[in-house]
Amino acid sequence: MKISEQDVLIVVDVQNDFCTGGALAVPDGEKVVPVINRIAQRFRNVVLTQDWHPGDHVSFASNHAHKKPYDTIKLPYGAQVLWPDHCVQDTEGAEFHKSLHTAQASLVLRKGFHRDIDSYSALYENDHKTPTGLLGYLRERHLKNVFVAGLAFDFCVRYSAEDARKAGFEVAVIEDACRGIDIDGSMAATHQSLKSLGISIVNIEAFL
Ligand code: VGL
Ligand code: ZN
Repeated sequence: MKISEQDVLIVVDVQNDFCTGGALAVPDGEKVVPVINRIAQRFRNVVLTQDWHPGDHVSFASNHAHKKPYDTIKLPYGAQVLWPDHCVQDTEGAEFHKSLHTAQASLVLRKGFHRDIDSYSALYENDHKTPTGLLGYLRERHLKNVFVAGLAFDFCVRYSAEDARKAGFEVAVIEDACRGIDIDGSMAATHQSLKSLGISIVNIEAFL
């Protein structure tokens, strides 16, 4: 596959807290790092996202009485899974994995910084209304084809890919450059949903 000027790689949340030993570790999360480094060097346009929560964030189980991680609560915008405290602003857990090559990224986009709204997608927060600004960035830079990799496949990768597709981009998820959490069948649900939206699933060998 030839990568064009209009292609962009969105690298989702490759942060310490999502890797082994982190607060919300995705199994084998760090294994995406060498894979992403390899493909990222082929892209002219790379965006990194960074989950970036205040300590009193609504998505943390610790901020709700009688709740534990992975419980679900109802918020004004709908159902919200509660997580262990993770990616707290300015902590080591929120830093990118130390082996991730970050230099060639043109944008580092932080998300999840509003206390009362979580943000899985890199385009819209979980109320599906509050924009992160990434859509404007992609459009103003005339980017057309979005490739998504990173963590976690069944949360932030999934919703980033879906929102990009709904906004009219061609979208592909690079499956072997992702790892998932798998809560309540979320991996299977993600595969199904990506397919029904016309989002391609590709493997890194397509780029090498
Ligand atoms: C994520 C749960 C909570 C992710 C972020 O990056 O997929 N998942 N915050
Ligand atoms: Zn988060």
